[in-house]
Amino acid sequence: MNESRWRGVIEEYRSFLPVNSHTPVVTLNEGNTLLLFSKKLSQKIGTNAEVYLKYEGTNPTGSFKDRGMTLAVSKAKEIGSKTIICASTGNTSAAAAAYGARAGIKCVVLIPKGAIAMGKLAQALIHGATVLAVDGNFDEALAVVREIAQKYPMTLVNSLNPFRIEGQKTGAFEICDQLEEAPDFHLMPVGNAGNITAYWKGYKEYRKRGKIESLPRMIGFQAAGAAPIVHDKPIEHPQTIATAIRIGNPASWKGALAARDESGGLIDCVSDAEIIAAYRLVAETDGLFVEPASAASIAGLLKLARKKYFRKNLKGPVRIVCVLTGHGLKDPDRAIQTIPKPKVIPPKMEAVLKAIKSR
Ligand code: AN7
Repeated sequence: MNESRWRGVIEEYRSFLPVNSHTPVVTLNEGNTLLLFSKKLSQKIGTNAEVYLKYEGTNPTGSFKDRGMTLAVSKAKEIGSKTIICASTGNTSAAAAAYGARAGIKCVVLIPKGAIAMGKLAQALIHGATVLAVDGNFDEALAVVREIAQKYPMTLVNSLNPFRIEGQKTGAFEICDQLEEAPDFHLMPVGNAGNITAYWKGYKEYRKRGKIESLPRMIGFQAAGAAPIVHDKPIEHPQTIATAIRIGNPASWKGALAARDESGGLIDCVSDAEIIAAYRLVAETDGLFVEPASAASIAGLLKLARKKYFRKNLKGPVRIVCVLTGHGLKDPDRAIQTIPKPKVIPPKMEAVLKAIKSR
């Protein structure tokens, strides 16, 4: 076996993680995702800006959730847990189902009925999880699984499980390794707020160990119809086309505030229209197909650029990382609803040429 190949985030960052020689590592060799320089977005933001896209869609289940799930499931297996359980807007359940399958642990997932993307539902089903559609939203489903995990021997693998955050922080390590320093600004979508909490923890630990000298400003974006942190109050009926972040009462609310305030960053919101515009832009100009929630990072980048936010902070070249949390193939319906359907033509050369011209 080639020893230089990537072994997944637990082995690659073992000294930063709560594992020991007895921990059975359950991995799909997650992590090592692309950090792509975007020339077009950099030019759009202005002089001296360098925009990088951390594309988490290249994780094995197609989202950032694999980083935390490898550790949560490994630790569940270590204590002999027979069942893992979570509530999910889709990506957590896809990851839990896949890692559960690999570990040989039963997986139960609760999803808000009719409100998760098709690809994510398909993943949970095909990996053999017990999938229950709750007649309610994500926040209600999370309340139920919390109660069950307190009373019954099932391991909760939502980001309330601290091992999820521990594994997830490896995203920050990778960005620093790839850039050879921390970025100046770190932009990401915020839903349940586990990811922003984890990234901030990761950056701080990397600095403590002398791997980086500075820390980024942490900047999070919620969807306008699901922006409890921005409005400073829970939203009872959150609404957004970005179903992944349709969350009205984030579990890691405090972690998000700490990341924002300790780093001198901010948490803002973007409208569904801005999300869709950014979703199309990054696909059309950078060749990256992301899911709508992920496009909130790009929508936010453009919003702040319009307000000259980055310019104001400009002392030298400004390095901005936008995390693109999930793959666009998770939610094919959204792409098809957004772009006009293909024109139907007869199988004739003339018809093709005519159709191309009229475009
Ligand atoms: C693509 O899967 O909450 O702020 O249950 O799937 O850490 O919640 C997903 C969240 C961003 C927000 N982007 O991250 C779930 C779930 C995508 C996501 C978020 C999610 P957090």
